Amino acid sequence: MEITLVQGDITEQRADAIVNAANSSLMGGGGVDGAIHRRGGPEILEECRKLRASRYGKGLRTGQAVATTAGRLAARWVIHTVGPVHARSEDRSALLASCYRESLRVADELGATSVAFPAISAGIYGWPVDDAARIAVETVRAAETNVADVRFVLLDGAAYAAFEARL
Ligand code: AR6
Repeated sequence: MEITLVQGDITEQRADAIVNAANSSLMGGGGVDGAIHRRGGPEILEECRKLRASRYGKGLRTGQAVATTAGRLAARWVIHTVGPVHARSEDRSALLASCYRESLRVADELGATSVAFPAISAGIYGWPVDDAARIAVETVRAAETNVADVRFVLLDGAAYAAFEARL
């Protein structure tokens, strides 16, 4: 597996799958989630609605992942995963690691070999970016997967530097 870093907007990536840092409602939000739905178009939300009406009536649990079409994005699929909200009172690292592992597992099921990840939980969900980068890199490196091209796409310089330090 080759791991590369890109500084920029994940919605501009060309990959088999783009991972969305979603919330359990799957109904969109701010950050990466907002950007993906804006640029990918209404088809993505339509499929998310269908998922809520079928398998995920109560929403997608934290640490889990599920795929939809990527709509107008330059990808075949969006893999939605729900990161944990950072908490000082409780160690939720295993849930954050699970997001990366489960996303790669879904990618394998789909046959996706190139996957672009954002820094899950490191925005609105408040995870300190150095620790988010550590968990992301360690988990992806340890994963048993057929995904050959993993890209971490970091919007800002600080996140990029944190991932660079961990790689
Ligand atoms: N491309 C790449 N990275 C981005 C982009 C982008 N277009 N936009 C933001 N980031 P966040 P979370 C970075 O907040 O912390 C939503 O409302 C951002 O700077 O997108 O997991 C969902 O619906 C940060 O480093 O995701 C949930 O409710 C990282 O992506 C909640 O936010 C993750 O920030 C999830 O929060």
